[in-house]
Amino acid sequence: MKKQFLSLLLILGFCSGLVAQDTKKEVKYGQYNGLPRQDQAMQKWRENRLGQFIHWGLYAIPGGVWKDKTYEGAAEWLQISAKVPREEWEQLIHDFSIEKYDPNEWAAIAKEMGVKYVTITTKHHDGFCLWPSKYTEFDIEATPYKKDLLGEFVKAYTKAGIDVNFYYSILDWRHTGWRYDVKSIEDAEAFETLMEYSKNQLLELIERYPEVKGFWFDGTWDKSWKLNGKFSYELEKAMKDKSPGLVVSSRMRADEYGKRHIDSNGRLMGDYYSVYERRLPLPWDEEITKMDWECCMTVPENQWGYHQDWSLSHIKSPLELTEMIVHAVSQNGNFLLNFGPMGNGDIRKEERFIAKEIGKWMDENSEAIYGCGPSGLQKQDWGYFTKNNKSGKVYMNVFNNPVIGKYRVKLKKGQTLKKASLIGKQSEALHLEQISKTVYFVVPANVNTKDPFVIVLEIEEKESRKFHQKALT
Ligand code: H76
Repeated sequence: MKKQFLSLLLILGFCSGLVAQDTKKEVKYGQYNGLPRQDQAMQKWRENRLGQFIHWGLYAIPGGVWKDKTYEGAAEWLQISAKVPREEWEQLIHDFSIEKYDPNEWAAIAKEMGVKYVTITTKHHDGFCLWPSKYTEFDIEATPYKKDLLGEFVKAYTKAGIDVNFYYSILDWRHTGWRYDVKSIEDAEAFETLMEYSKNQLLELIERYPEVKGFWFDGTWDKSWKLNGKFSYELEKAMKDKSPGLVVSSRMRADEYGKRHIDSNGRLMGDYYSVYERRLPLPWDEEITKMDWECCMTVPENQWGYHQDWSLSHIKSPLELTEMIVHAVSQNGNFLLNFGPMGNGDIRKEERFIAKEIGKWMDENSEAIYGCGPSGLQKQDWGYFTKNNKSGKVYMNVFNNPVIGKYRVKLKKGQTLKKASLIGKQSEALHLEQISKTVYFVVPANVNTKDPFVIVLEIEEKESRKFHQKALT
């Protein structure tokens, strides 16, 4: 009986081995470099944690309104939702005078908010380019502004110590070579010209703005792009050959089987996972904490470009957004919060307010954000643990206050809780109630439980290896 059972196990094991071998594909154009990257540029990307997304282009002028009609859809898609003929849309170029555009002021707002990086739309789906491109006439040079808007932007943000990244849309409603699908030789030839155009522009961007730290891709969900995995692999290589530290989002890529983000052998493409658009991994996803990833978020429900009417959907409060930042960091993610500057170059007052309020939080608590990631501890109902990867300090970011007024912490085996204190008041130790070897209640006195707050934990790890060595000698 025992023997039979053993041989059954062996057979099963053998079969599953075969199956595993069968499903392992030969993927030539999947993941480009080994992940997770540990080079300096990638570590900086990881430490930055909070970023500002900027959607700016011609769509900011109509701001969701076309011929007196307000469209509820995303303002940057107005050309499609209002069925505006291309030639008519192009006329907007003459109204892009952006007299209030002051990149130094933008950078100051971003800095006050506490962002460490910014990602700006160099070209969105309508094809309009914020820099004077050699490869098109439909760019900033053709506007009354004429000057290199993007260059000024890069300069101002870089001077403020904020890493600049470029968003680039492959999907292009204006380019004659763009196709949703490739169904004929004619389609293939046309799409070839779009790919060439994209490659030229991306390399042009790197050349013109060597400060650029990374690229974020969009409009890469089309069948035409998925059919060209080899091209996207080679493009990633070409870009990184030109600028070795570049950090590229997984949205850029498909493999030769048309798989996006994750290749046919389950390996991430690009440098970080970029599917969390307007959502977070909820409530806890163990797998995601082992990857580099980023969440991008809008303030209204779904508006990226400037929309005149923000009463059409829920507007997230600074507090909601702050909780999302902490939530992302607790699971090893970056948080990219979107701004949609106005057609005249100004930043709307609601966004200025949000930046200020988040900035206040960051001023006091950024030590629990920058350079932080998952703590390895079991999530608790009061909020989110984060951990500074260098100092080893653990932070309890409290967003849901328990009525009992005590905050549960469950450590891992071999850990001891040495001290808990409020952030910024680390000389005053909070009372600890030990329940079992690894479970404690932290009992803070005199905290305002109406607002979120952060507790710093000092945890001692039992040095088991040293102990072991001693025992041997
Ligand atoms: C759909 C879509 C696009 N992806 C978001 C990041 C916005 O740019 C939106 O227009």
